[in-house]
Amino acid sequence: MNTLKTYAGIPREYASLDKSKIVLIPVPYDGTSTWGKGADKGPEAFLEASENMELYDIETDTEVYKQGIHLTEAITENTSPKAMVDAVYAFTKKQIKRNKFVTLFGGEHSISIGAIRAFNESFDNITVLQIDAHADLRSSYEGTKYNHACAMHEANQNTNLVQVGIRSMDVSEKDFMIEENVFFAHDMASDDYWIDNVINQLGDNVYITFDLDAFDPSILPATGTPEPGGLFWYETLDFLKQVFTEKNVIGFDIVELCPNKYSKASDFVAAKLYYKMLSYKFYDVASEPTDEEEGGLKEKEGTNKVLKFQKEKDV
Ligand SMILES: [Mn+2]
Repeated sequence: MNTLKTYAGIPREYASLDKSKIVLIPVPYDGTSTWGKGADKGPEAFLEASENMELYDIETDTEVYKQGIHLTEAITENTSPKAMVDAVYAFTKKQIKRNKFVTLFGGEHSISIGAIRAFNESFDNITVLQIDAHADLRSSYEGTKYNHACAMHEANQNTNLVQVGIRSMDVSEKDFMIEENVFFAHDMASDDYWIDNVINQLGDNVYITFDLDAFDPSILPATGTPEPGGLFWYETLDFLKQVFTEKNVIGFDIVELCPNKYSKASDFVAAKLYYKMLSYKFYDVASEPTDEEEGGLKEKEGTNKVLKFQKEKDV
């Protein structure tokens, strides 16, 4: 990956680590996927689509990139699933400590294990909001607990895990499920209040892990294990908007883009989803007109409200 490029080709003044509120970590890892290979190509396709996307968001009337988005070097550790998870954990934690709003783009879903571990150590009482077609609760699969089929097992034990859009699982995973925290796709299809019901299960500090196969394959076919009956675009945005408005979203990842050379539409869905999530997160600050008038980015205040490290410093 070309380290000289910036996210979406934004001007350098909005891309330096120092001045950026947002950090984007690409993790092009595809070590354990079982069917469609190619999630390692996800970050590149996502970044390419991002470069060809408008950076003004009509809905929020903001240009969130002006908050600063720093694209880090990709995490390429792939000697073993565990080594990859450890590398993601260490690097994510480092960025959180810098008080950045940390985002990751995969890669297959196992990259989330290290990220969630870092967030869980850095914030109090986190909820992991998993938007996904698959339960991913197996304790181990094909000889490792860091397989993508196990991506949520650790989060289920150590955090408040809320699963949304689920429509594929093994019967053994039922043992691990917390019934009131699981929103099956077939129930959501006939429940006008599923968004409110999900929000009710979330704590204040929410980390979102968005597996792109949660989307219906008709709008996002380019993923490793597509499943019919998924989420559509506007209901997803309505849902996310509500989560970002009502909760303190502390970070997020987007995973499992498996680019298809015949159709680039999925890459653009992923690119737009990422930008929408940032636009919702920074809506309050990004809609203030002052930044540019004052000649560039202002001194950055803390991005997240309840970082443990800040509290330790206060003591
Ligand atoms: Mn999945």
